[in-house]
Amino acid sequence: MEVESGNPLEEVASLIVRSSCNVALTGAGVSTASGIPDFRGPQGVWRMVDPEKFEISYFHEHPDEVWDLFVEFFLPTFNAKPNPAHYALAELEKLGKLCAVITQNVDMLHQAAGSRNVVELHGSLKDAVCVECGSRYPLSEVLRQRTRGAPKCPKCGGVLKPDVVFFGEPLPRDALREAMMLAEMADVFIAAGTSLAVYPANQLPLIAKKRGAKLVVINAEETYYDFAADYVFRGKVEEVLPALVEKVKGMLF
Ligand code: CNA
Repeated sequence: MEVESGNPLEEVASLIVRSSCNVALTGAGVSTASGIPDFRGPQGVWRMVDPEKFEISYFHEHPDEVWDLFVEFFLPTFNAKPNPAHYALAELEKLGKLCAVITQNVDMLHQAAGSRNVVELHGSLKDAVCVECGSRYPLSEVLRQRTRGAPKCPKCGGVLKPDVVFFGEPLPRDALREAMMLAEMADVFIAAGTSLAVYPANQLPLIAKKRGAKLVVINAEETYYDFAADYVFRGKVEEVLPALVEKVKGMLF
């Protein structure tokens, strides 16, 4: 296989083609082209809301306020459609060149685009869960019946919480274990559309790198771990990822 020297996208495509386990870690930047705001980007939610309001302790003290905020910012998520970045990762998996997508996103758009092996590190918007008795309900149904404030559990009257990980909450144990295993196995680890500000997800690229993976960062702005990357693409994921997958296809067929 001929690789044009000095063309980083070709070089990464070639690494992907030659590797047996490539892994992607995605963040909110992968879904901004689907109309869902990120947290820390120029149009991010943090420009309008104090991040402390998404701390679990704040939720327990002010569930009505947090539900109102949650609905304001995350309701568009329910009508969102995958964009070319999601489809590119799904295609890479179909080509046998992506073991898994580890995502910090809660919007379920990777699955909607056709990705099968998706590890959701921060939960998802599928369900709401009772903080008292642990009963689960489809979040879309809970939102349909909700008027204002925090909805209550029909079984025990406890407050319901969207089944997403708030700041200060532990990550789902199985998802974290699987993500760590994937990071250790990866030959190429792609961090896309994430500022890499949030712990412990932001340790995964470093774990991968320590185990010998090539680290590729694709993000519109500087990330916390650009310094550790072998390749940094400063651009829109919905453009860079499809271009990368086209190059991979060109090398495979
Ligand atoms: P973040 O810290 O908001 O970082 C997002 C990064 O993406 C920023 O550096 C942006 O510059 C960059 N970015 C935005 N749009 C694009 C684009 N089109 N192309 C390339 N880069 C872009 O978000 P992280 O995911 O790093 O932080 C983790 C948080 C955000 C997790 O807890 C998520 O649950 C949470 N979150 C998820 C969603 C979602 O599910 N879609 C939305 C908002 C926040």
